[in-house]
Amino acid sequence: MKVRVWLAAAALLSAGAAQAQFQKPEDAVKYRQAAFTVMGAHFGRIGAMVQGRVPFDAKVAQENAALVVAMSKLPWAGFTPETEKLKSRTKPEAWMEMDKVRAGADKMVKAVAELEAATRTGNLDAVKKTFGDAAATCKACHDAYRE
Ligand code: ASC
Repeated sequence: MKVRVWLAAAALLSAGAAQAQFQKPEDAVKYRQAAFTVMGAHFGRIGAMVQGRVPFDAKVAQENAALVVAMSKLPWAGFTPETEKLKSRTKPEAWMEMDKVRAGADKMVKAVAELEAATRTGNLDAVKKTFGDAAATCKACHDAYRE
């Protein structure tokens, strides 16, 4: 069962452009954490506009959303089986349900693409709506799989 899930995950990953090879398992952990960190930073800059903490600038929102989209595809390659026992905030459940993690990741990737599309319309309401939807996909996985 576990092997089958890993094969499915590996097939999905190798199908995309976001491939990564790691010298050692610790590098895979660092890589996925770095991608999440950069994604969060740029998502947060859009969040500041959505919440009215900084003025809405569609061009700036779009630039940040494009980075979020690029980052969104990366972390998953870092969840290699070799990293399961390494220290991180990933809960044991994630390793037992990697197919669900992957499905949640796919939802997030789709949601941030919709956010990026909304930023290109320049419509703040559309940005607010898609930002909220995207944040919900982040939260779903954090609640289930992050310590
Ligand atoms: C963010 C960020 C997350 C998500 C999450 C949504 O801005 O860094 O991890 O939104 O908090 O609930």
